[in-house]
Amino acid sequence: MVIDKKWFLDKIKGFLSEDESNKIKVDGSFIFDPDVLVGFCDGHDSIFEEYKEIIGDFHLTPVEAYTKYCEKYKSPCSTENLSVVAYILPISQNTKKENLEYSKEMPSERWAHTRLFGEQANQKLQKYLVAELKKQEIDAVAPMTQGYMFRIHRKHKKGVWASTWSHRHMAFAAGLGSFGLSDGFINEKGIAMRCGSLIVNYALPSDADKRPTDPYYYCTNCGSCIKRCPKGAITYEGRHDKQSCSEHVMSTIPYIKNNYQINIYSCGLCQVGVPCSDGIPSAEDK
Ligand code: B12
Ligand code: SF4
Ligand code: SF4
Repeated sequence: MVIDKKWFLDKIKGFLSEDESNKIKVDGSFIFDPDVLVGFCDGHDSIFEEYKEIIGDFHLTPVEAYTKYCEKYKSPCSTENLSVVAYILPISQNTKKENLEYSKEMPSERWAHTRLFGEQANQKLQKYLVAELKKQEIDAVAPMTQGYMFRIHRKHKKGVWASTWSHRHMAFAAGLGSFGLSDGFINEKGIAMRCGSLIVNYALPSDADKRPTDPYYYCTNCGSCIKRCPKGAITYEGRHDKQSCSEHVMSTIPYIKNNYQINIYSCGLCQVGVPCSDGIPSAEDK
């Protein structure tokens, strides 16, 4: 069995097309469009050390995360062939449309469901890929699904809100796109997406050659996301104010509970109705 890009694309498409977790409870349609993106990066790429400077020293390199996993399960640990696999799960067009038309302050029902049940599907997908790789006798771990290594730091030396394993930074390393002014990750399927990543003990051909040097390369600085944010959390000067954003995002909990009967926060208004919603924006969108 060859484990390559096609293998991952087929497995993810199959999962999203068949697994009940990818059906939105509102009407049974897909939460994520199965037409996904996948990228690879060598687990020893120097960018993972750079992330310790950019994000914080708590952000794990693939070698550190995989070693923690081996120690936890007392399994033999060889790290020479580690690769990172990152993927983009595009949010369905119906959900994007609804979140754009619903309100200028509160998320729509489908968007809130995507935050809660879509993230459950995303983590189930990460575990499914690990299990499918193990069937091929390839070891793998999805750090965000491992409670002993995944943490979110609300405050840390360099600022606020950063985790020990950032999926978007993995997607950047794997050449899938770049960050935007809003902090969202711009890619061929659009900024309105959720993403995931795992570490695989198998040498996969790196896509690092597709990675731009500028972390904001695909953002046109059009400023549309500035106008879409109800909290004023995005500005040209301060870029994305995570603390202000998080305050608005958390303030949606009672609204979502009362109106959609689910216990979750969400927003994402800066990811719909903007030139990067459905793909990489063109310079004319400025
Ligand atoms: C903590 C967290 C939050 C925090 C902080 C967000 C943030 N910007 O970090 C809060 C609560 C505010 C938040 C809000 C939201 N979140 Co959130 N969140 C996370 C979580 C759990 C960890 C993120 C993390 O560790 N960030 C680390 C910090 C350092 O990242 P950063 O500040 O964005 O990084 C900047 C710097 O690195 C800088 N930079 C400077 N120099 C350099 C140099 C280089 C080389 C590079 C690469 C970068 C770089 O560029 C980056 C962008 O500005 C991830 C899940 C995960 N495990 O990844 C989801 C995640 C980021 N959230 C997600 C989403 C969808 C949301 C919301 C839309 C809420 C919702 N679901 O409705 C909003 C959107 C906020 C926004 N505008 O981006 C998605 C993002 C998908 C996307 N489309 O981009 C993620 C990836 C979850 C997922 N599984 O898909 N979230
Ligand atoms: S809306 Fe415009 S400025 Fe904002 S992230 Fe997208 S391309 Fe960049
Ligand atoms: S997620 Fe909401 S509050 Fe945060 S930056 Fe985007 S629009 Fe603003």
